[in-house]
Amino acid sequence: MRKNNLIYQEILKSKANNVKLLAILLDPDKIVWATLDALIDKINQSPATHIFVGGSLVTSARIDELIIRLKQKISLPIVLFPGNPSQISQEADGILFLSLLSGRNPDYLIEHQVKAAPLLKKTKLEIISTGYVLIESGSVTAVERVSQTKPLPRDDNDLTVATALAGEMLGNRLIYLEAGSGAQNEVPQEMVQLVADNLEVPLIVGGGISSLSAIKRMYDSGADLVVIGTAFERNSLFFEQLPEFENHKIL
Ligand code: 1GP
Repeated sequence: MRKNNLIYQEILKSKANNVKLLAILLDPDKIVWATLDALIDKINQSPATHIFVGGSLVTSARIDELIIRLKQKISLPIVLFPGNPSQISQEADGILFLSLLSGRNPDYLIEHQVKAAPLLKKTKLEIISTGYVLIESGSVTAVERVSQTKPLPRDDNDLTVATALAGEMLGNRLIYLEAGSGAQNEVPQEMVQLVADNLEVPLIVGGGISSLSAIKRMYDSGADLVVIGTAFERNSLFFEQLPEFENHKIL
């Protein structure tokens, strides 16, 4: 029996109570296995509420192993954030079932999803349909390269709002505004605000967010969940250096 929408229900509840959420994104290719236990300790000391696992182009065959190791010591929900169907692991709790709505490459709009559906049907993963919207961020990001799609212009709020709304109307239960991993510039604050104001479903924002003030800007603009990948990957002390995160005050 598939898990009962627990992850999504918690996200909805948090949104309703204005409790902000934070996901740490782990790319299996970038894990330093010798220091994984120390990384897990840092995650447990951080204000993270979710772990996302995935990347545009994961070549590591060790996704299962990574999630098993994480689950031994971390009680947060582990959600796949896959770049393609090869990144499905039934060890996780859920999966963002993504459709790259900003692009016009059918592989990332529906083809990968058709391939993944029968595999997912055999798992107990909680499947959370997510409209994924890539925004220009100053340079070409891995998502753009791998998906061979163009991001939406960072000054076109109308197009971004229309894309996010279409995603919601198509039945996506989350919208993810993405600048791309390691992005030079995060998604503009005004754009986050306009999208958040127009959506009913929860809004995830990620890409290039690397400071406490940037995280706060996103929350203040209406992001329900912020994703931190590169900043924590580059510096496992990232959250400790942000004093206001102590005791999870931001949440
Ligand atoms: C990438 O939104 C995530 O898909 C996180 O981005 O690595 O820049 O934090 P960063």
